[in-house]
Amino acid sequence: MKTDVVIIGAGPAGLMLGHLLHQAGIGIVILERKSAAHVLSRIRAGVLEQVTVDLIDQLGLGDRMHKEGLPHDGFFLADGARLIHINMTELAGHNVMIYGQTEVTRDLMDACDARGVDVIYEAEDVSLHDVNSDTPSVTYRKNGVEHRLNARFIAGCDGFHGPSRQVIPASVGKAYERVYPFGWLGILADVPPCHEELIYANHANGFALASMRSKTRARYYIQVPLTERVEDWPDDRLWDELALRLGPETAEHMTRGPALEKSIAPLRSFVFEPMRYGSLFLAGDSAHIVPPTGAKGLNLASSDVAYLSKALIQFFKKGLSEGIDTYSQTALARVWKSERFSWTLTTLMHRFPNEGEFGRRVQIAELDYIAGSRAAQTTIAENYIGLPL
Ligand code: RFL
Ligand code: PHB
Repeated sequence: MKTDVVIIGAGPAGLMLGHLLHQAGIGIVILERKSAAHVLSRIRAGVLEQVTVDLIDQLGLGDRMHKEGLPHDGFFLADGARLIHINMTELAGHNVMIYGQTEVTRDLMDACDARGVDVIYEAEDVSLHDVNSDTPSVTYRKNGVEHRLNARFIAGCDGFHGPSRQVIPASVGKAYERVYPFGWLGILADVPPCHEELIYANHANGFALASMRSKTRARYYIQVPLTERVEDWPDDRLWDELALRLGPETAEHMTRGPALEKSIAPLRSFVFEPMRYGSLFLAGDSAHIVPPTGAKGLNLASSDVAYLSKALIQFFKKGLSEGIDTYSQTALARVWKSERFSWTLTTLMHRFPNEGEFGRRVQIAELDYIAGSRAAQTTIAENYIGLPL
């Protein structure tokens, strides 16, 4: 079979890119290793920047998001009992949208069926060939049968562990990485959230986050050492620890309930350069990872895909290659700014075992400075709503 672009991965990056190219009349096939149900079962992001909202609207798929999503004008940084409000709308002129990655993915998947976007789920042994030529191909196995897809380009939207990045020779690519000595233990529960807005808390025991998916579904996280296992945290212990770290005022409004999902995710900062090698483009988590503190991962996948779709449409429709030639540089400039912000907020809000009491006092001083400085709050708000494309 032959198509214009083979997209590897049906996460948010692959599905959004697939729709954008299909809408422009470019031939695409999306190959996904897992089943659709498995992709939807992963509980991940919750906060959408305007970039992501705009892309979904551009695809004409924003109806449910605008109906069910919760626009948030601000969020809180907590330090003990004190809540510092960051009013994004007032300080930076924009809000964010609370709408789960699961729902974004579901809307994109449903529209694939409706619009005839070709997604092949449970594609095994996906392998890339001749990526440094104008005639790359991808092979895979489905139901025991081998297939080959010839294409003009391949888009590697296959997440951090996918095969795309691996085919770029070590002499060409370079990875920049910081691994943090802790992870986030998350709990999802059908209880009303404790507050109308998100609360990021710095506590002597470690970080905690109060988030939500809707007015009836709460999402919370706590920082835990990487040695912890989910089994170490029965629901009661986790709720007690959340109440402690979020502070007495918030705890008073926290409703407890059985966990629908509980999992531990390690925290990492990672950037791979360049994001193009020959006929292969990387987009989303395949090229970069941010710690979730800044809520940037899904939104960076969106900005990559916004740049890449525009570049590929220029190439196929106008014969112009400037967009694809500058894709890596353009995308990376935005990626590094989100990396910087995510790292800064992670550093400010988490307990670092090696930083001791001095490190914690510096964090408290910085939070105190933020509480009293409109300039500092504006910097945080501007980055949180997302930098312009
Ligand atoms: P994904 O979502 O990982 O999708 C990649 C897809 O590729 C498939 N794949 C393969 N397919 C074929 N062959 C192979 N060999 C393959 N190998 C892999 C996978 O099965 C998968 O379906 O990457 P993508 O599309 O780049 O999207 C990135 C986002 O998922 C990620 O950045 C966010 O979830 C990060 N993130 C957050 N981002 C935000 O913008 N806001 C948030 O509030 C936010 N919170 C979070 C998060 C991530 C978290 N975890 C668990 C990592 C909270 C958490 C806890
Ligand atoms: C979430 O709701 O899952 C969430 C929200 C904000 C973050 C990270 C995760 O910064």
